[in-house]
Amino acid sequence: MDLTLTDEQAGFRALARDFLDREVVPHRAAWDRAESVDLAIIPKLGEIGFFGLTIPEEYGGVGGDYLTYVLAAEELGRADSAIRGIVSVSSGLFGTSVLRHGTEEQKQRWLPDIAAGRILGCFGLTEPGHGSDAGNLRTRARRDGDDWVIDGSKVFITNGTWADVALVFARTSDDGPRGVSAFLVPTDTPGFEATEIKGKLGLRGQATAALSFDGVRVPADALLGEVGQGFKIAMQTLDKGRVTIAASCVGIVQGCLEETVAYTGQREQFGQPIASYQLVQEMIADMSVDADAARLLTWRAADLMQRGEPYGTAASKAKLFASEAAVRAANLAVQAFGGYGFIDEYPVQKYLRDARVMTLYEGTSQVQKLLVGRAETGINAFV
Ligand code: COS
Repeated sequence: MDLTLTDEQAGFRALARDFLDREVVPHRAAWDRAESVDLAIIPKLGEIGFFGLTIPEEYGGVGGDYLTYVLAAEELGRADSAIRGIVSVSSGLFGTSVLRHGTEEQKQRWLPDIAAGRILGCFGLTEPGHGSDAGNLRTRARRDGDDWVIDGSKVFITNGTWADVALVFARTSDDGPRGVSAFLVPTDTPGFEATEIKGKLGLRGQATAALSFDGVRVPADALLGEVGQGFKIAMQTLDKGRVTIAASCVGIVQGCLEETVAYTGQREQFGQPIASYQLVQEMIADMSVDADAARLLTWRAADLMQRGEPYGTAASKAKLFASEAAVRAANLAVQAFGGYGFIDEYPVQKYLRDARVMTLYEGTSQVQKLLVGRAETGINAFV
């Protein structure tokens, strides 16, 4: 694998950083306090191309390669993980599922608006009683004439109250993971309700919602893929999502490193900048090594994905390592900032709060370890 970025990749990364430093970084603390980003940022992100990076040009996207996508996710994670989540759930989890499994009509209907940031999508998999054990979800879809009627509930759904369309995973037969199907549900369909979950530790700028479905009726062409294929669609999409989370965690580590180097270089104690003390340099060195190691694991997974090779285990390793590294780095950054690290005038406490969910969602660290363990041993610890 060649680690040299092409001119296009380096150019997009520079464009992304410049845009985010101007349009997001100055506002992130206020958005975090307000528990909502200013939604006027969404079409601006669309114009730059963030929502269309892995959507082909024929569906209104930019059609970039996966490494460019992970570079964008890293820059978004460095700037504001709440914004990163809005983008990657809409274009990544929702958009990728439609791109890979949709009919031509479904792609034409949804992807151009998703790629432009004109509408948002969400991904309805997790339920109040089924998080890691996604294959046993309980939301039901039953056939009624030509329609499907959905009843049930979802929780922790990013973009839930803002989305125009939800990808909803529902049980169409009692056959474990093989009995799950996927449906594209416009959120203005009668019986669909989204309720925002307030008071989150991190990612406060993005809307996270509980969804409920009370006799939500959708036509036959709302089915994505085949009946019974829903769990595989979810798992395939999450493989890519885990690479995106890993990339955004690289951005958190990188952001913590940059902030810590800058702060400790000018903060003096005992007559010297604290960056001159060995114990502070140890913190900086640990963050720097974690940033490189997490980035290399992430790029390796993206490279496998780009070449069409199996990459699920590489995605799990990248997500596991990078998310744990993000928590470590943010914790160290708060320590290096001392009392100033504890208040929201400085960005490092937000990095810590945002990093904390990264080891939980899109598959906990424990799930990733068991996936890696299963790949190494051939023994399934989930049964
Ligand atoms: N890609 C394609 N197919 C996959 C797949 C993948 N990554 N992972 C599993 N499948 C398929 C399997 O091949 C199997 O197919 P068959 O029925 O044809 O044999 C089917 O799906 C069931 O697979 P498996 O037996 O592995 O299902 P499990 O219920 O054991 O899955 C884990 C267990 C824990 C791995 C899975 O439920 C998981 O990843 N949970 C975490 C969910 C998650 O990330 N939630 C966060 C949601 S977004 S915030």
